[in-house]
Amino acid sequence: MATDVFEKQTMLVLLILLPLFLGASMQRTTTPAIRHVLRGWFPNACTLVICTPPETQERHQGTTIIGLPAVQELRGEKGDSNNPEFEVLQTQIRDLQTQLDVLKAFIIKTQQVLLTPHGVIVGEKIFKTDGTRGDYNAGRATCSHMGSTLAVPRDAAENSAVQQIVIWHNANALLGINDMATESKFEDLNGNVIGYSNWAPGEPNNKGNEDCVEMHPDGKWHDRGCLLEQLIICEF
Ligand code: MAN
Ligand code: CA
Repeated sequence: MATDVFEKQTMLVLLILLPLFLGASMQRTTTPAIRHVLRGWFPNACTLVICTPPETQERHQGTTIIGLPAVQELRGEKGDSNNPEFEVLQTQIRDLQTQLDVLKAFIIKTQQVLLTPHGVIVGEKIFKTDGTRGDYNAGRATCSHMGSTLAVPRDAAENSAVQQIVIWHNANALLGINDMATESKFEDLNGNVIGYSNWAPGEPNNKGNEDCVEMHPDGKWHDRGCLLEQLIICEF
């Protein structure tokens, strides 16, 4: 019985001392700013955890820059655009967009100047020649030395890009396509059957055994002998 009373008294003392102990240990381990928040029974415990507004970032994906408040936040709950900070940001974004457009146009112009008449950019591909001529094996070696491969137009846009170089040089160009393995089965340099072609009427005719392919200034393809020397165009 006496032990029971003693145990109850001990529990009571512990319950009274526990908050005091917790408060003291927080005082030691936290910064003054956090201590301010922790004072008493941690009334704002949630503010310790929420550092950024993830909900806002999800809602405005693509417009929120990490570390900066979301545009919606600056604007205010009711879409109030009178917030001066928001107005300043809007102006800055507009100015940056204008500068970006000018820069893009300049880069495109610079590329044109640097590449003409030897190369063209199409999508993520660049077709380029160093102006030399050679047969199929020489063409492969030349492109390989430049860390590239003989040109293989994969669609109409790429074909037009190669055609542009062919027109500039006024010479038929060698493509990285052949039917050496199986007659009439034209493959790229990886041995894959080509999915796009732009044969001239009557081609491929394999006249006298023609296993290689060249492009003429009209953009059309002809099968030709692999020992003929043509303009070498590579793709990067
Ligand atoms: C033309 C075209 C070619 C063909 C040669 C052969 O130039 O038809 O494709 O192979 O003649 O001389
Ligand atoms: Ca032919």
